[in-house]
Amino acid sequence: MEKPDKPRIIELPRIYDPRGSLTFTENGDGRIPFDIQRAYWIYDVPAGETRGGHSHKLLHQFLIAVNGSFNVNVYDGTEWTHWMLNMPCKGLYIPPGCWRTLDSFASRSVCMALASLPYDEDEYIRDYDEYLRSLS
Ligand code: T46
Repeated sequence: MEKPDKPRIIELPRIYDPRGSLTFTENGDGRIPFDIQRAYWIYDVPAGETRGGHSHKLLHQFLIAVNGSFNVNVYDGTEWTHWMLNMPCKGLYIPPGCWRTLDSFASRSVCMALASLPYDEDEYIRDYDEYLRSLS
């Protein structure tokens, strides 16, 4: 049986230049392990607020701190892992079936998310007990 995928940090190219740095990704470049169908970004998060608090049945995601820093807490059905994102050229890949929360947003932080599917509320599990039941 195929081993389920794990959350992990993926590094993207960084083009250094006297004018500043540039990072990019595109479908099929072999770095992000899904085709990107949607991007959204989270910003102006008040101090002390938490985002997320749900799992996705099918969605693959890649989260990047394009500015500032924040923490991502992920439960993959086996263990919790905690990640601090603070680099625009490194992001966190989260496979389907993981519960996630985002907290400790520094002022002016921006979380950009790349997603494998269009937005579909039916694809979310927002109740933690229901999520735990979905694992068995
Ligand atoms: C995730 C974390 C990291 C849309 O209409 N379209 C969209 O593409 C998205 C992402 C959200 N929305 C609507 C749905 C809600 O009415 O925006 C509102 C806020 O969404 P939500 O409460 O899900 O936001 P977060 O920050 O808790 O979660 C989001 C993503 O939904 C989720 O996939 O993993 O960011």
